[in-house]
Amino acid sequence: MTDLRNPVSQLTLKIRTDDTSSSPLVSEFDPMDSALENSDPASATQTSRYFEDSGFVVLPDLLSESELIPVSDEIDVYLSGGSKKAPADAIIYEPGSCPPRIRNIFHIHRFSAVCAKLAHHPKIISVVRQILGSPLRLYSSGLFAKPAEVGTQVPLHQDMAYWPFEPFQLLSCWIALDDSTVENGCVRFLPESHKLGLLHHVPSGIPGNSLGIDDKRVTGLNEHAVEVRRGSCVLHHCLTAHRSEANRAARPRRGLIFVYMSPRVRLTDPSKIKGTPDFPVVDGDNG
Ligand SMILES: O=C(O)CCC(=O)C(=O)O
Repeated sequence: MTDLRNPVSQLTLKIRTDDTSSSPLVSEFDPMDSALENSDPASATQTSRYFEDSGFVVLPDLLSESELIPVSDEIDVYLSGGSKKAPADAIIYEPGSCPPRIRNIFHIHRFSAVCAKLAHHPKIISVVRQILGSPLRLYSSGLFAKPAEVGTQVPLHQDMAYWPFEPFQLLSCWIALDDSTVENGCVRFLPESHKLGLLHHVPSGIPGNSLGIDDKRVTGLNEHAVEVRRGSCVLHHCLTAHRSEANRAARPRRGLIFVYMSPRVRLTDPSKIKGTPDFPVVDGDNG
């Protein structure tokens, strides 16, 4: 296992080398101006700048063990089938797993009060607000459970390929509920791919992640496998291409995500949202 004392162990891999064509990298991300409320404005500015440049940023050890335990325990109850609160259509199982193992639980903040509370956590909100502005709204949430030995891959994709919003000012906060390494299928990002715009996706055939990128513009880009300790968070832009490999380790790699929207984001196609659109404000007066 990689040494996680270096929280951002960025293993650089060439994923394709057969085509050297390159597209101009033009930023489409226009973060809202916002007051820096972090006690360390210099590091807050650095975090936002890194995010804007790279399309993702790691927040090492953001959450303490005492903040994580209630969430981690709650997730384990769901994963062991001990909670009947999750609607059947929110759950995806690992294909062929026997007994069936949960791969994803989507929109978990809607039925888990513990997860909903974490989505409002000031440590997370203060960083996300610096990037997206205020008032911040929560679009969605989800668990990528990546169970030991049977957790399957997530194909290379941009989240925006799934989402009916404009402008493209959303980000995901991926929270490591376990140490996340190459062996257990950490998330891998293509730095600066958010500057390429929305890429062409095709059906992937993978339950829970039905789309995968099929676009020459990612050919030859470097990939960073982001290894982090439990309690670390990784923010990624809604256009940043990312994927993860199967879990080959004997330990799980649970990642919980919250998706936040800038105040400018509007729903473009309500038919793509299950149920009544409800994007709660998570900061400001109603947060
Ligand atoms: O956790 C993973 O393996 C993939 C996460 C992902 O695709 C996402 O956060 O959008």
